[in-house]
Amino acid sequence: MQKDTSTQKSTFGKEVHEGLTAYPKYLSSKYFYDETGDQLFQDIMAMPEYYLTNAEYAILDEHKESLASYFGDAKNPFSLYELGAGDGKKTKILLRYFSEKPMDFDYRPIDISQNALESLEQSIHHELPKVVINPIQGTYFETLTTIGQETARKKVILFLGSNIGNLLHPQAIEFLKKLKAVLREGDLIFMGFDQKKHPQTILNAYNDAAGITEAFNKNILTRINRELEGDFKLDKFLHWEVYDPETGTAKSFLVAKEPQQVSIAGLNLKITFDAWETIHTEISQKYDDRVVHWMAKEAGLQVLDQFSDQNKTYQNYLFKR
Ligand code: AVI
Repeated sequence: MQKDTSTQKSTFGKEVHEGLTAYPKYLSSKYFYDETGDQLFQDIMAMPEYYLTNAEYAILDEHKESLASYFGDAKNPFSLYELGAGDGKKTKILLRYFSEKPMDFDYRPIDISQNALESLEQSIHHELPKVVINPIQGTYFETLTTIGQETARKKVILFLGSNIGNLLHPQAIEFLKKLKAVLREGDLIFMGFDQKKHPQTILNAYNDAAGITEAFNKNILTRINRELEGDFKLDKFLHWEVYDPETGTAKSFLVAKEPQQVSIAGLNLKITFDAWETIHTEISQKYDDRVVHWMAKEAGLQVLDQFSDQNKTYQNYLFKR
């Protein structure tokens, strides 16, 4: 008999069922991020191969003065929203600089994880006591509605880390349109876009020597094993990364090393893998200027300014409606 548990009804269960019974198989990268996945992603951001973090850090540091002048001042208050704030490490560069200036702002980090928000709030109180922080817990979708209803101050929305790159172009444009819908005249979006570069540099960033990205990718299988009573054997899968320099799309796969059957008791499901059959788990899109300007135009946004690091490995764009 089909199990009728809350597990099966959960979105995670439904999407795992859908993705693993499709051909070719796929799973969504949004499911990487449980407690272990969050920690592995922190480890990824600290890896030498994962150049994105340092590049964006350098951009924020170099252009903080110019950003301050776009965002506001003592007479022009603003709220700095950050989607998917995490540990706020990069944002603290701006917060520190702004809090040392006569600027009237509050910081509104948004994250799905209440834990992440609480530790961010504590660290801000401790390191930057002058910064007023008002966290918002929820998914991007829920919180966009909240943001849209807040009209008292100018809004500046940060979306850092090239998180937009985990969406295909049509979804990314839809997302930009949703952001645009919460902006009023004068509000801004400041967003990070990892740029096309030597393909080997990109492959190395997503296939590090220490195997942290492999563990991150396979964490989705561990999660299925734990939450949906699966019996995936992790060593029977390869972490495989490809990069297409024409489209700028990096793709992560899990590849079955041998024919095998996997049971997911929580979904009452048995899945067969042929040897070398794949599960597509993530895209990490790389951009060039032309594509970012095209996406902004499609979403009805204007590019007000753009900032890059010295090697042009990464760019942050300032959009207005
Ligand atoms: C969160 N996101 C922007 C990261 C990226 O670069 O696509 C996630 C990641 N996947 C593997 N390494 C990092």
